[in-house]
Amino acid sequence: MAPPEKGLTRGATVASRLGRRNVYDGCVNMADVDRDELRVAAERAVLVGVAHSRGYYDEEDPLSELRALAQTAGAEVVGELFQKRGKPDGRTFLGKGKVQELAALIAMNGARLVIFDNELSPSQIGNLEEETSCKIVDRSELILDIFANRAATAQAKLQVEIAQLEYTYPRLRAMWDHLGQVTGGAPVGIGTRGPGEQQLEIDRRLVQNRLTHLKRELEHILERSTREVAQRNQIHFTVGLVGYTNAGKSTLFNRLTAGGAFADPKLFATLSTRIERWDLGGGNAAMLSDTVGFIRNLPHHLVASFRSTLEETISSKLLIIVLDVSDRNAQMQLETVHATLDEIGATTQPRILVLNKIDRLSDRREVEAWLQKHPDALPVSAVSGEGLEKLKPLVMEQFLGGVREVEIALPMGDTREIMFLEKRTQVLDRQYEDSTAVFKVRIGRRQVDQLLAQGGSRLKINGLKPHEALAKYWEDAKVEAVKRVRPHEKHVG
Ligand SMILES: Nc1nc2c(ncn2[C@@H]2O[C@H](COP(=O)(O)OP(=O)(O)OP(=O)(O)O)[C@@H](O)[C@H]2O)c(=O)[nH]1
Ligand SMILES: [Mg+2]
Repeated sequence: MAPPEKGLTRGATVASRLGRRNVYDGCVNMADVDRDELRVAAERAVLVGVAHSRGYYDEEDPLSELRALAQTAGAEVVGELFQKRGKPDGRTFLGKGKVQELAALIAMNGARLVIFDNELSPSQIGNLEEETSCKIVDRSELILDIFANRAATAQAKLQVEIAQLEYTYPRLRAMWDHLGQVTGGAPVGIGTRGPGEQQLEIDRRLVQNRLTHLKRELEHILERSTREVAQRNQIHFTVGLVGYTNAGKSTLFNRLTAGGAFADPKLFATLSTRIERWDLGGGNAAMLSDTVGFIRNLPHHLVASFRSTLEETISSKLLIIVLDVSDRNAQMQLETVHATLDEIGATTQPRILVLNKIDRLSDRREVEAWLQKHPDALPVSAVSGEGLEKLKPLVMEQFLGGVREVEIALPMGDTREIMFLEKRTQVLDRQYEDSTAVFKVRIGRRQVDQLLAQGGSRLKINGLKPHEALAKYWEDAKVEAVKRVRPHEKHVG
């Protein structure tokens, strides 16, 4: 085993830099490719995208999303290169001619960074860096960098650091191989137990140790929040706002609740989950959550690390998908959202589709086109408020769990239950016979549960005992009993 001091110069940097790919520290020959900082902030950057035969791309402006991501990260975009190619080049991802074109573009614009819209292999990054003498960052790294910059809570910081280290770990070998090549130093290739191999082991161990430590810390934080999420779901009707990044989730959240969520044109404005009470009217309320947005090709490790942040969403009883229909790529974004929800396991609850930002559409017929494809969707503007009045009834329908028109008979002395019917349900008719009150009402499954929870055991629904009536009329609207949200109650996650 190598003496610890020997490994610590480079190895310790790996761990101390929170997994950023900076094992190039101390590599004197790489002065022109400064990898000390992955951070792309304020760097002059060239964007590169390669569309493959199968992958999605925006035909009108293929680099628009990457541009927004790069700008969110703080980079200054000084050049762009886009290529359609059947298959990426194994060695440099781009073809030979394009690599030369890229090198020229970098030189001409004084760029210090190249950002790829694709995911590159570590060796492709190494080869490209050699040939362009410029730092290369791929899409996953860029997104990780944005998350690292944005993370504000202890939980989000831990999650990002874990994702970064997980990303770095399998790349350590390639980084050391690359280092060996460019320094022309001792061979560090596969199967060679040279100093590089020892170094690699030390690095791996350091990264592993740090990962174990971070995961333990995260678990500690999560223990409490997992309990809270479970409790909240038991007591309340929970609704999760989900959608592509920048769709307008936080803006909508602020409109519907007391607010306080950070809304911003930059991507990934929200990284943690926020929960507020949403008054649905008639004494009913839901707990609404706003969370991190989704994006196409979200780095795998990031999804895994943020699973806990998304737990609120996964377990909520209803999902509202917010879609920015003013975005050219809305269809792809909608597909990404559905796919991500399936991936994280949010598959059991109903999904309501909200077509947001209709105020930005120059041609309102576009709304009609969306409604043709998604007849149950709701066109709104979270900014102007247009269309939002229809959202509550939609949610109430789910909340109530199947509204039925029935006759409820109960003793006149059951004043609490009578008050409940009068206040919380739509009463169509009321008659009093002897000591019995008979109400013709429109009532949902959840309200029947609430009525029974109040003690209404003596009531009859269409002449049947409550449990018989529930089985007969609501068999397809099984919902868990949810206690009424007390108005003063307010949870902030
Ligand atoms: N014109 C218009 N702009 C909107 C509407 N809804 C949101 N926006 C704007 O879109 C941008 C993004 O809104 P956010 O609410 O931060 O979006 P988000 O979905 O929470 O985004 P992330 O947290 O980054 O995932 C902000 O500049 C909002 O002002 C809308 O209905 N109309
Ligand atoms: Mg947000």
